[in-house]
Amino acid sequence: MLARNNLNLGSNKTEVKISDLKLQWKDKAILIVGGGVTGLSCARFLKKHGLDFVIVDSRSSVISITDIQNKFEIICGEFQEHYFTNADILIVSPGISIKHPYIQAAIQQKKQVIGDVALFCTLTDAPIIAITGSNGKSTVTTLVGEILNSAGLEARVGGNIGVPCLELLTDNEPDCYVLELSSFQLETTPNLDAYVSVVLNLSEDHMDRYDSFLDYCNAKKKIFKNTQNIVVNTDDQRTVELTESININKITFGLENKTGLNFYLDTHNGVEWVFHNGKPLISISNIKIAGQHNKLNILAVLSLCSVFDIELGKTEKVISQFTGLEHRSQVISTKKGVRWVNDSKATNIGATSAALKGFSDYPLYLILGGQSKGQNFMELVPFITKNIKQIIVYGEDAELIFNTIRSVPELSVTKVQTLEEAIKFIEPYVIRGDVVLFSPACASFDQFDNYVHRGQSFISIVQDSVEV
Ligand code: UMA
Ligand code: ADP
Repeated sequence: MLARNNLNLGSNKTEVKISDLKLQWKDKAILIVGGGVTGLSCARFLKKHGLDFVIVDSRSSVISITDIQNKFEIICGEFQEHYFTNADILIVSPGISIKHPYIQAAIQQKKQVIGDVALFCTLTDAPIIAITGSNGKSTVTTLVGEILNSAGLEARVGGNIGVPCLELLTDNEPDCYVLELSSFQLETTPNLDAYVSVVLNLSEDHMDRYDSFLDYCNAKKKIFKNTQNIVVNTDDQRTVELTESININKITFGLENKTGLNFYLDTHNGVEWVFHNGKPLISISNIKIAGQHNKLNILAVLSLCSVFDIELGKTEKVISQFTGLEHRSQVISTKKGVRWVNDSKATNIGATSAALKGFSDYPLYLILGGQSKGQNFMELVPFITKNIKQIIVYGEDAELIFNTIRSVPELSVTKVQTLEEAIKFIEPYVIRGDVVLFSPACASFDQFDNYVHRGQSFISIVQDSVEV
């Protein structure tokens, strides 16, 4: 267990490491690949420390980005080879595949090809809590951060959750970093060396970027390289398999078979509690976030926090106040006794399956659609149970999804173009007691900027068009 006196309280090792980096990189040609949130965080960091760089982005229009202190010119348009051949170091954004031929050529030539997380890791010695998985990352990352901070540690939270890691760096190290990491970020981070790490669960996602599911799982597995402790979800056989060959301290959690687990649920005084090594810790009645998947998320959170020297019993207050993040299975309207649920963050089948399990006792309309990212929608079929009155599919891959799921006997499936049409289609049919679940199982980029924009659109269409 990591005690407080072993933490990096107030050290300035980062300053020393930045000086070393500046010496190593001062004569190098640095190429930032991708001018999004990540690329700009790298640009701000390099500029602050007097290092030159070029940013390329395959967007078509030429743009210049100005933030409060900086103006960055970004070379836009189809990537040109000479920028890559001229570079000594490539910092690649997560949205750009390292399978790109110019990036592959740089790797062959033994050039340094890294992501922002790898750069960040060279600059800190503070313990890293690393969280990945197909679903639940943001929920778990947020709660771990809140619990550690409320226990008096300084835990900085970032990564795929939205705040690029480099933005977390200051002259003083915090006690620890809590990082949400995507498979894309893990591909370009050979030096994570986390203090504790977890793959929460594994189900198909980003299959448009990986050759196979195994390829995707192997990207996730990189989180365990040189980690000191592993948290394992024993309900998910695929994550168990990933960790089987690794012989280090393991903290286990699960709902299914409690035997030998560190964190699990059991009955205490007639009600369900979270147990830790045989002792009741927190009553489930105090947990506000609904669904079996969120019970697993809470167990994962406690498992991760257990490697720190904090009183786990005292986590109850933070957990009981947590009502969930926006756009994750949130009831946004109960007009006329119909529950409209915004689960826009469900960008894959695993997340939509969890939502369907949570609502399996309710008469339900399901809205699905967007970009299907190469997923096989047959995987959703076992979760399409008798309570579903109708499924409405919309968006770029509506036809593909429609053709897959309409084979389900006695299921009514309708295809429309847009989310608004889907809502308007359902509206005349819904009656008191029904649930309308918007859990798209797809990426949003065909019709929206991102899942937040998509969720906000759902909320405003429902508020504007559904009669009270
Ligand atoms: N770009 C190209 N060529 C390409 C693809 C993208 O030039 O082939 C450019 C785009 O034009 C854009 C830039 O790259 O200007 C975008 O970079 P990016 O896609 O790497 O995204 P960022 O804005 O840097 O945001 C990334 C993560 N995005 C992705 O991984 C796709 C954000 O996660 C993350 O919050 C942010 O870094 C900070 O760490 C988002 C995400 O969707 C939320 N993640 C995926 C997920 O959760 O499923 C992995
Ligand atoms: P991520 O950051 O991995 O996308 P989030 O916590 O943002 O995870 O949740 C994304 C979606 O996945 C939401 O629809 C949410 O309801 C669902 N979800 C959350 N936790 C789990 C889990 N453990 N298993 C399956 N689905 C989950």
